[in-house]
Amino acid sequence: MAMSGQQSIEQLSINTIRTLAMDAVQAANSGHPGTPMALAPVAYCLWNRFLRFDPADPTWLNRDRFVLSVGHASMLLYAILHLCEVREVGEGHEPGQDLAVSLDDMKRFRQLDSKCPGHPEQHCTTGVETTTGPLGQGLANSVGMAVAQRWMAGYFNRPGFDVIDFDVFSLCGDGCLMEGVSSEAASLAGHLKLSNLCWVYDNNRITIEGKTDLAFSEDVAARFRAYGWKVSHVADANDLNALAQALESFKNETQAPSLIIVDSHIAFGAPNKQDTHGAHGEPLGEDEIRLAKKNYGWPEDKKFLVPEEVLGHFRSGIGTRGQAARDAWTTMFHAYGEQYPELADQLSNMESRQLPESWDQDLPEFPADPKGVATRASSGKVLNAIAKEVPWLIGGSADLAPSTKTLLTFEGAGEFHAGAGRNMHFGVREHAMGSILSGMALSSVRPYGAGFLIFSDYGRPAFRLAAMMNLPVIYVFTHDSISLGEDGPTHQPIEHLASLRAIPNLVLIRPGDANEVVEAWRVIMQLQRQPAILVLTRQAVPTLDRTRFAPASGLAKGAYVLADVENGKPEVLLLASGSEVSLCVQAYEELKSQGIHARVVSMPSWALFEQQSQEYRDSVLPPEVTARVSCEQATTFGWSKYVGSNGTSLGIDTYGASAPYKVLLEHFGFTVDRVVAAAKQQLTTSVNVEHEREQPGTLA
Ligand SMILES: Cc1ncc(C[n+]2csc(CCOP(=O)(O)OP(=O)(O)O)c2C)c(N)n1
Ligand SMILES: [Mg+2]
Repeated sequence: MAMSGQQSIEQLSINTIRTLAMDAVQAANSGHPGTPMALAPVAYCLWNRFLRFDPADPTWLNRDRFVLSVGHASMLLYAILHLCEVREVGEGHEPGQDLAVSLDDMKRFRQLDSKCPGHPEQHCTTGVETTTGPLGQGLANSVGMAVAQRWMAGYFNRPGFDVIDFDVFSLCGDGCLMEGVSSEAASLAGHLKLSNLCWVYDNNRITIEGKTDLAFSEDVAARFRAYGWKVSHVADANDLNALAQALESFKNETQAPSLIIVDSHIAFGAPNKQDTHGAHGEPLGEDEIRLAKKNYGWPEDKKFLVPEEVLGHFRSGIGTRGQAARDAWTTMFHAYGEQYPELADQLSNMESRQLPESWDQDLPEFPADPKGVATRASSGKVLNAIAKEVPWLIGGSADLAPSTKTLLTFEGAGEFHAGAGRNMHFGVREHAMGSILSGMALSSVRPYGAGFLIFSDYGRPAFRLAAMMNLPVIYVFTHDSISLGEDGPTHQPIEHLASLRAIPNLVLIRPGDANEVVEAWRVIMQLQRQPAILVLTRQAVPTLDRTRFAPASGLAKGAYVLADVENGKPEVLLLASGSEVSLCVQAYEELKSQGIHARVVSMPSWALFEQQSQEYRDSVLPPEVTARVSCEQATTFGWSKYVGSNGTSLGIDTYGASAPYKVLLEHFGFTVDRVVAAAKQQLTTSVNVEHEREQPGTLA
């Protein structure tokens, strides 16, 4: 077209990104045009000149990762995916001919079922490496991706076979760098010397309320240098050579992560909106768009215009380079597979979230033991038995491994920072740990992270996004109730079970004894598309005698009948999870001795239970039995769903207290007597449908 004579093909490409963003936001009458306009040269330079990414195979294992941490600038990513002609990859991982983002998709920006939702959603659009929007998350995810690269390189690469050597880039803004999660993540990345990680910071000095000097005045460069990062500065976002130089110097750095600070002008080229916060989150308006297009030398009334030569330019840039890189890699990987068939197999198992055949061969079985063992301790044994067989199960704790029992202790487990070691140390950084785990899962390793249940609050934004992205991250949270004792109410979870259970697509499991712990891990390891939270005790709980009670394998269904009346027709149901299961078993024995027909339902996972058929759920919780008592050392919130409006929930709806745990159990009423009394009370007040009391004589 005529414009190509007037401006370089590079400028034309950059302006295509800008105008697509303006047009899509205007069409949606909603969105963020200013930042894509400012950062178009950055995205152009990085993608078309540097990224080792093949648009024809966008899920290629060794591709460089690009994370748009400024999720509100989503149109920047959609435009670049379109111009690079990134192909869509369906469930089966085979790229087809369809574009990941078509012109029509961009015309439907922010509309129902569009592949261009308001903020990038990883599960929805090929080429979106992680879901972003909550500022700072993408940055912390990118650290997880860089960690995964390091581990995979250490484990899989062999002399002459650098099968895993990808880099991770993330684009962030003022907001991302103000959020605490990115500081935690940057601190750890600097400590780990992740030189495969590059953050590009859009230093436009604008956020929603106005200029950043309202609330942000630190020296970002000095801060990052103090973290151990290499910092460079590009004084003009439109200076492609300076950008390229900074990216080159990242590529040459081997000892530190890189931060490239780029000074930019939000809404670059829009005469009345440039450098104003008004350009952040609303359409420019038709008049301003026309003026900006005029400035760019663009036809003022054309919308969603993509010059053919721009597509050709990307084809001969990232297209050619990406294909050559992937072809070379594929040839190398073929030779690698011949020389190291086992490793190649492991790599493909890992990538497709499969487990090695032997993964569960050493799962322990715990003998009955009235004194029992803390579930955190049995979990530590199970985790080690599994990790020994699943090399890519790696993780660590937020400085609590001795308490959470999550250290891998078998021979060869090793330390992460020493090559292909498995034990990580996240430091006291729960929020970043959560987000880093997601980044690791996005890069195919199987990650776990651990801490105290109370501090799950610090990681919650990450759990939510992991659930949204269907990532099989494993969180291990111990010290799960007031029974942690003396540390007191600041450390005693109350509402945490309920609030975590409320996160859709997240499987929370609170096993009741050591053998339920085994079954919990069995379920968790086989999850491919859901994060799991394993909730464990600090204190010992009895290991139930499974010759007398139902097998622990019932856990897989979320809830199961643990102890019952012989004829299977209970009068009253006792529902519990975790440490309260054995308490209910004791109450059941007492009720039995008084001729009362109780059933104990062990209920370790509401999420798994809700997946069962109505028939199964009714068989565990017969609708006609309305006399019900739940018992959990946590808020009663939510239990009415299972005990009904007339049931009794024994719980704690205040905060805990600091005291030895046995004193607390008495104080808060977690005693056999109280459960028995509640059950009896239920029998007098609730009318069981077709209530038939068996004669005591008919009982065994
Ligand atoms: C955790 C979080 N808090 C608040 C927001 C709402 N929000 C979206 S963009 C933004 C301002 C971001 O400023 P900056 O990162 O500088 O982006 P720019 O306006 O320069 O594109 C805010 C507060 C968010 N998306 N995530
Ligand atoms: Mg800004």
